[in-house]
Amino acid sequence: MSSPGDYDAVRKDIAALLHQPEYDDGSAGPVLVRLAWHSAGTYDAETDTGGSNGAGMRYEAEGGDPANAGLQHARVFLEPLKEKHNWITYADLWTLAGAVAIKEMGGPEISWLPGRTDYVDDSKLPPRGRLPDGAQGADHLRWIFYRMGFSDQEIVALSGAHNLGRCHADRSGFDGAWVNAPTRFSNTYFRLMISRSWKEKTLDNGVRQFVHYDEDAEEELMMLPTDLALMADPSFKHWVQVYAKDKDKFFEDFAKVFTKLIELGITRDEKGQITNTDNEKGGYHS
Ligand code: ZEM
Repeated sequence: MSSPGDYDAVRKDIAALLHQPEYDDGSAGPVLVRLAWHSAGTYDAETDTGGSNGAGMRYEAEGGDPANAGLQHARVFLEPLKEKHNWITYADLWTLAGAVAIKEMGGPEISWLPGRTDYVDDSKLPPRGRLPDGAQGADHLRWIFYRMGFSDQEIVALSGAHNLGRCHADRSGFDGAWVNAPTRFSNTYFRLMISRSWKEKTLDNGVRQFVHYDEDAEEELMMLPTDLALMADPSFKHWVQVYAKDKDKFFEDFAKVFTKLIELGITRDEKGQITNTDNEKGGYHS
């Protein structure tokens, strides 16, 4: 137990739980970043539905979306922290865990503000199908990310999160990691995208992805069709080239856009207090 509002205590415990020798590449970090992203990436600006506030993924309607397959691992990693710091909401814990994981894996400092509640307004539940499908192309990326209010540049910056982690055949159907050191935040994803030749491969399960055999790593690296779509579209490609050349610029832009992502659907007053949520009901499901 920590005193309510002691977010530094929670940050410390998140950092300490990242080391997971038995799990994937030895870190819980990548799947925690994905949890934060999927908790927020359901936002629709036009109807003001979805987003990280409410932590709807605890419930089957959202948690059982095939797009969220595998994220139970992230939620299970965090459960002991939720018990220890029982005053923090899931919605804050999930977004904070993503922010802390990025920093701990060598990425930029992500500015994060608390105040999300676990109150789910049933009329604001996002329908399934709002998260991107890796099998598609540039039009699909724009359709998904413009809905949240992101620009082409921001779409490319956000995609740089694929420096982290891997695809699991039993979760998404895709298989493998994008880079050789998938628990180290960097701009390698963009550099490899540009410098390697990517060959189409159909996996045994029928899923189509792109691969490059890297002799240094003795592991086949991968790209999703949506990743390589960034190279086929001139407006996206410009930013891929910028971020491949300039790591600092990538870190700076990524930090900004990740904060924007985890703030989608949240409005705050000048003190940073969230104004558009039913705080009276915070922590309870309707
Ligand atoms: Zn991902 N992502 N993502 N992504 N993602 C996967 C894994 C990870 C797309 C996608 O289809 C997939 C963003 C954007 C997009 C992470 C972070 C972010 C996987 C593999 C797929 C299929 C899942 C599996 O099998 O476990 C698509 C199409 C995207 C559109 C651009 C954004 C934005 C992210 C954060 C800012 C991360 C960290 C992973 C690795 C997860 C892990 O478990 O290792």
